[in-house]
Amino acid sequence: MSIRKRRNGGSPPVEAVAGNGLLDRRALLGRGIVFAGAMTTGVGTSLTSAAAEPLKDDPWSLETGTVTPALQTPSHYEKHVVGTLTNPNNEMRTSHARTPHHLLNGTVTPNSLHFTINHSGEPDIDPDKHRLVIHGMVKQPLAFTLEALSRYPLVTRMSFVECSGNSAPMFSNEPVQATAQTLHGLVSNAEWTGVPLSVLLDEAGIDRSAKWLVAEGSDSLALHRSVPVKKAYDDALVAIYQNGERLMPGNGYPMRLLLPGYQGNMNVKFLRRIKVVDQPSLGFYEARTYSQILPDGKAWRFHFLQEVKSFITHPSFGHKLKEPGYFEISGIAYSGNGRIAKVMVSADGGKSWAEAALQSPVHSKAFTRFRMPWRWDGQPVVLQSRAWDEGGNVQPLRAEFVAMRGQTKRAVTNPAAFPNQHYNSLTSWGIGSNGEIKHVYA
Ligand SMILES: Nc1nc2c(c(=O)[nH]1)N[C@H]1C(S)=C(S)[C@@H](COP(=O)(O)O)O[C@H]1N2
Ligand SMILES: [Mo]
Repeated sequence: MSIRKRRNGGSPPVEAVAGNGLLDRRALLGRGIVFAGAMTTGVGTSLTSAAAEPLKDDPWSLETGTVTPALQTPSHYEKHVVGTLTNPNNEMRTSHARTPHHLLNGTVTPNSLHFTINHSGEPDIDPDKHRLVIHGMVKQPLAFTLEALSRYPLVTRMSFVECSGNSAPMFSNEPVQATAQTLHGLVSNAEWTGVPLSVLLDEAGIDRSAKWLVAEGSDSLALHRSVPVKKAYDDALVAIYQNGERLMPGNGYPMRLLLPGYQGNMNVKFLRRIKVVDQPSLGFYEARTYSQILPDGKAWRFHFLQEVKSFITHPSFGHKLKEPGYFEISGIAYSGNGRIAKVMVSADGGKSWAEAALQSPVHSKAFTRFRMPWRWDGQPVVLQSRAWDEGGNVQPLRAEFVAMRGQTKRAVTNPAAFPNQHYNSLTSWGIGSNGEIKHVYA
């Protein structure tokens, strides 16, 4: 289907380009004709209903609404759109809240729904008393207040943060029947604003022979991680705003380290100290946890990068397709290596693939939404997505991934083992002829 034909108002590209009804992604670029064509030439009904009846005046149209609040919260009709907690009864241990990807769209995670992992609770930090100290192998140790940092030249960028333990349920032998929130809810994406860490290190006069930084949080656990100096000079920020407002308490208020594309755990929240050193600290979270244990029992010493990954959020487990017809398949893709270059989608469990449309702008080390027009004929299908990044890295197929990294339930039987890290293979949603969606391994 040529562009010229569509410009001339010719028939839209609604013929399938891959198995089980995947349509040409260019159908999404056209005006209404293309979309309407996709619906009327398919089986099933149209998405619109004929406006035979005049519009009624509903009660909310007949009287003045409520007074505008100073701080908005979502409509009470959206009460179900919340993070899921690992310790809903306030048990005192690591607390997680997962992002409901299957209920969101676009690329920005609202601050109230950004995932959080706090290993020793959310500290209640007074921003006027909080200090960030840079010391160690520097000419002049320095202390920064939030107010001082706010006066530095600031940088704004999009970045995802992903816990390397995200998607750990995908290491099971049998697919866990759960939503994208349960499976992949430990990744979120925000627009962060902060001071480049390189500016602060330069001001302190970093010793050029220093290779490592140890970043420490001011929570009671003093979570700390070693970061290569090279990363600090690449794109690290001390972030002080999240999607335009101050950081959320669960995401590091009043300041956090942001290391775009690196393991979530290294993005130290409540940041209070950066020590410039010549070797890594081999602290608890880098020596014991957040490293993938390989099938032969060995572990990689450092595994900083969150690799290229994607998953379909719509439709997915927890949704139901009411009837055959036109649907948009969409999801998120991201890579710690840089920009997403391409996402392929399959509706027949990987036998045939079609290229999805990428929502622009495509930011480096940030969520990219992909979309694929699809006409479901009511037969069973298996939906999958597979992403490539600009470095040529591709999401491994599941068989490849299991061969490389192993498939184990150790995290379930022995939580202390922490073996299930860095899952970046495919996610498959099986849709039955009744429209019900299951998580499957294909
Ligand atoms: N000080 C401190 N920093 C921390 C943590 C913590 O518990 N304390 N959790 C880490 C972990 S395990 C992850 S995955 C990320 C999560 O960032 P988020 O809670 O903002 O999503 O923060 C990291 N930084
Ligand atoms: Mo994490």
